Amino acid sequence: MEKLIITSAICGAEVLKEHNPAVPYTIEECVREARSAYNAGASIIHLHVRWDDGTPTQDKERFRLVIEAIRKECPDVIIQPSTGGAVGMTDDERLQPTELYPEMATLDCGTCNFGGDDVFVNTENTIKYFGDRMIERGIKPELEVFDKSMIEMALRLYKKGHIVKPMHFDFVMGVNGGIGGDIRDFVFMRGSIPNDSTYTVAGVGRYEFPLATLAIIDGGHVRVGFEDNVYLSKGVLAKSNGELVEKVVCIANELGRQIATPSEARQILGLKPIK
Ligand code: KMH
Ligand code: ZN
Repeated sequence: MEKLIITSAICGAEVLKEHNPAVPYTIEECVREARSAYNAGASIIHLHVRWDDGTPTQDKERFRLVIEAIRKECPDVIIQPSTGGAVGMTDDERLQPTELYPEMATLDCGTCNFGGDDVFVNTENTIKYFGDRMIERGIKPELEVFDKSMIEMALRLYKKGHIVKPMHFDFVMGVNGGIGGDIRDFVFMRGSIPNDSTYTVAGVGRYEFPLATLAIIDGGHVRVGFEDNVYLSKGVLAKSNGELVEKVVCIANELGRQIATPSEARQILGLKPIK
């Protein structure tokens, strides 16, 4: 079985210090959280950035500063900026980090409710536009799918040339408005992608570790982090993103699955090696 790629979603756009005081806002805090995840075994950092007061932003210069600062501490880690940003941002605002030519970036494959009254809007034209920019800029998309219908969308846009193979999906499961996080939901999503694609699963809240365990057994990959869940176990806040990664490493060790280094993750995902 392929080695396990662990992604750490260290920050997100919605989670706040009120939920867990270790949620990073400043550049220094982002570096601290990325370093803890990397040292624990994460090979990909899924990155949102904030202004120092916690407001989410897709500002290109803020991304540049955070990426440069993380690079100094985690030289070979794969940095995967979000193009989802936060609910309500415009397409061009969201696309800014792709102007920095990262190796990967997220590509959200459909519209869904996003808790309460929020709607995360990704029309077909938006997805085509984002897919085309990523092809032009040589960026591998992580196809974020919050429901089965979004897999259908990705496959349709692949046929139309807006996404290229090999495809890498991220099943984000358990968002209020998306698919749930039970075993049958996982089996449904996993069985709906082409055989020549790879996937990561990001379980939200209490679904994080059960879904991680299923993906470890199945040969998939795993995302954990404050964006999705702030608890190490029921009622116990994680002290860092690194603690969440450590828990995945422990489960993988118990189940006999080895952890991929960033260079091995690049190989698995078909990214160019770094010099
Ligand atoms: N913040 C969510 C509305 C992504 O990173 O691409 C969208 C999101 C997805 O987090
Ligand atoms: Zn995200």
